[in-house]
Amino acid sequence: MILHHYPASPFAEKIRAILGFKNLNWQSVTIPSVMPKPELMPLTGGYRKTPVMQIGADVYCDTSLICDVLEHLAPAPSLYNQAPKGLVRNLAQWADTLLFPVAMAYNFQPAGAAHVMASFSPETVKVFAADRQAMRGGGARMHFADATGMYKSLLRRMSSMLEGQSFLLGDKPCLADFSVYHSLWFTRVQVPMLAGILDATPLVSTWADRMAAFGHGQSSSISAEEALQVAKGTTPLAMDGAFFQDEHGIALGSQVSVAAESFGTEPTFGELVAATRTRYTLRRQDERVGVVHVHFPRLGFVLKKADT
Ligand SMILES: N[C@@H](CCC(=O)N[C@@H](CS)C(=O)NCC(=O)O)C(=O)O
Repeated sequence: MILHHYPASPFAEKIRAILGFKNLNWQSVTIPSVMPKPELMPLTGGYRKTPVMQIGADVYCDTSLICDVLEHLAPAPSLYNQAPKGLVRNLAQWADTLLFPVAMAYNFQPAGAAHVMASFSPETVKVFAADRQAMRGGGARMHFADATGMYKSLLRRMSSMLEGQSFLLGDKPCLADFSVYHSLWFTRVQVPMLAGILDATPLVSTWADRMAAFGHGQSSSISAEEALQVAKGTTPLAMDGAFFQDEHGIALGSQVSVAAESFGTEPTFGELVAATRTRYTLRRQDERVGVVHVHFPRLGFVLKKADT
């Protein structure tokens, strides 16, 4: 299991914390936080977001899919506690898509941004700002005053969920806890001067301490080049016999593109080799990695026939 990530990435922290919860061994490749990502592109073929998980010549994009893969490979302890699976998944998705942008707009208010970028050169600050604006399709980040009020409301809701129980949906953690945790982790760890916002909700702070205690499992660093060699020396998992759910009138074997529907929409092109109920798989070839399978969840991604 190779995680392509960088230390300050909240979505990567979601996966690192799950690797800790499941007490797994993994290999770590540090990738740039902005484009270009020349050592990642041979694996993903265009997808640029963080993190990406690689197992041999199989490449998994988006943390919702990475979580499914980790749950399949290491079912105990489970990411699904006693709560209904649909509730867990919907709460996780709410955290990843609504809590995250609110928390990040709060975290990147001027004092937070100055702290995060304290070690950046003026040129790097410009590159980072332009990269993220391009990812947002040119749109501005939410104003931090609006974000502050929203973040406080969301923290109060979480606090109410934690009354009488240790985790959001019961006495054991579930996927939703990890999805909520990564945004709060950024506030607590990356912009600690702004972490006072949690003081009004002590139940949330003690829950976050509990989440932090899971750690990150056992990791060892490898170079990006070594990760590419791993892919080159491996054959992707066979997809024969995978259930095919066709919603687009696009046959298996077609040349297609898959892209996130918003924020960082760089497409990956390849041959559609599977479209199951929950994910797409594209087969692609690159001289640095040979044949790889790149996997995406259906939720949040757009499949199109490639122009011929
Ligand atoms: N839906 C994606 C979101 C990933 C995401 O937005 N990650 C941020 C970092 S936390 C990102 O990609 N930033 C730009 C980059 O790293 O290039 C997932 O669950 O993996």
